[in-house]
Amino acid sequence: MIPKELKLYPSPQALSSPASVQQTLSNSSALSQGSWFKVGMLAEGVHRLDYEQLIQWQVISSPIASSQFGMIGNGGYRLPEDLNQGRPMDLNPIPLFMVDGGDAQFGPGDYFLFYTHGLLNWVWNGQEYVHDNNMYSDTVYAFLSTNQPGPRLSVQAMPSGSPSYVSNKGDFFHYFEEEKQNLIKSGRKWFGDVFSFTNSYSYPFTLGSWDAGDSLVFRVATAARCVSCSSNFSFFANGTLAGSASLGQVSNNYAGNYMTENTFSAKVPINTSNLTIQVNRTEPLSGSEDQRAWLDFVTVHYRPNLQFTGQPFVFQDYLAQGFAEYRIANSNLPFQVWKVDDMANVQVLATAPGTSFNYVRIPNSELGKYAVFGAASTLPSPVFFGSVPNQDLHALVASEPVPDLVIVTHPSLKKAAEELAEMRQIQDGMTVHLLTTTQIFNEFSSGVQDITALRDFVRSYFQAGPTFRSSGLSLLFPMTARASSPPTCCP
Ligand SMILES: [Ca+2]
Ligand SMILES: [Ca+2]
Repeated sequence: MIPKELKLYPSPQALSSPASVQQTLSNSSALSQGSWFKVGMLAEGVHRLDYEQLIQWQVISSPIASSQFGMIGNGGYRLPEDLNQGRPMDLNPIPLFMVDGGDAQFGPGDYFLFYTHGLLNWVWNGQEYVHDNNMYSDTVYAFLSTNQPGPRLSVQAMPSGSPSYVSNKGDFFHYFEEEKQNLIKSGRKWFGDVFSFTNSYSYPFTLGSWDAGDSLVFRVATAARCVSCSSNFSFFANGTLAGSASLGQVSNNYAGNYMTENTFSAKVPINTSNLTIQVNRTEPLSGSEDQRAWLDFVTVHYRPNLQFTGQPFVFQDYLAQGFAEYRIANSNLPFQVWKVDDMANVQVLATAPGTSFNYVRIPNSELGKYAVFGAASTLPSPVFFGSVPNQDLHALVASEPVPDLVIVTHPSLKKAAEELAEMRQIQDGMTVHLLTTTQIFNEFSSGVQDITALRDFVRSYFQAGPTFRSSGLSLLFPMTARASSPPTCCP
């Protein structure tokens, strides 16, 4: 099978680096040498890898020097589609917290800890938290090496001076989003519950420890298709009306908008640990496709008291300023606090006991994010995804001769793509670069399937040298693979 050919001729101007972002692609990939293994994590947080696990995976066969381990990866946040926003130029080192008994040998009973971001990113926009979910993947990846040493973490000293900001609260989130309906088969935007024969849905959440006077912010995103009518929603928090929204009409014109979207947001007081958000639509029940609505997501941002009860958690704090102290209540359970907003520069904070809490202090606390955890046995272990052959697309894009044709294929279609590449090379005398999506994701999106990585990879040809800009570019994507299995062939 020869994949259908799609030729794109992007304008060099459109793909060149905008002046506002001065980012230089690294000359070679961190994956270009050494032996690497891919591991996957399902959520953000501190993870544990122990000796016995690495033996079982056959990553090592006997004790080795602890200093030999290295890990790289950028977490699971979606790459920015906007070229004006910066992005990792290569896989960054992930620092490891080594627990090897102090003998510098990684043997039975030893383990190390590391932190990665998840797929869900909560961003404070100056007014409220908005989330960005990496809809292309359900797993975050990192690459582990046994012969490419990387940085280590150690507990920092308690900073001197007195804090100007003291808090026993932090930002926590709830998130409900189901990706069940794709309205115009655009692939990108998905919705959950349908308002047609049902006009009311309830979404329950648990809030944890709260004080009198505390409040929460909930956001509900909906979409409605109402031809020559408007769609009206009411939003309730624990039975109390918090507000309403009216979504305007759409026309039946095939070129018009299919639907109207709205994101409702409200701040309401907390008076119980159980929260139910109810979303009601006021239109008559109807099976008509021209009069229905959908839920996109519900999010809740609240600030409970910081409390360690044995289970790991992560918190943020949009109120933090300058030299901060966080007080975390505990029941004599020891815990560690890591500052984790910058994955490549994680800090292990010193903790000290207070009267009914332990505290940490941070000199520059703005928009900080913290992972709190106790016994290593409570931390999740990654999943093993096998060894990764060395690859260096960063060097390839800068190499001579400049290719006439770049073919990007899913690994399952590689054989057909190779036939095509060979034909182009022999019959047309073309220089061809043939890459798999897996290779590109490994180097450009930390192993996570993210369509922006494919665009960024192609863009890197233009970033690599001016010679390429004048030569034009043919791209070939296996479009036929989209409708067949495996369904995730193309993101
Ligand atoms: Ca040891
Ligand atoms: Ca959605």
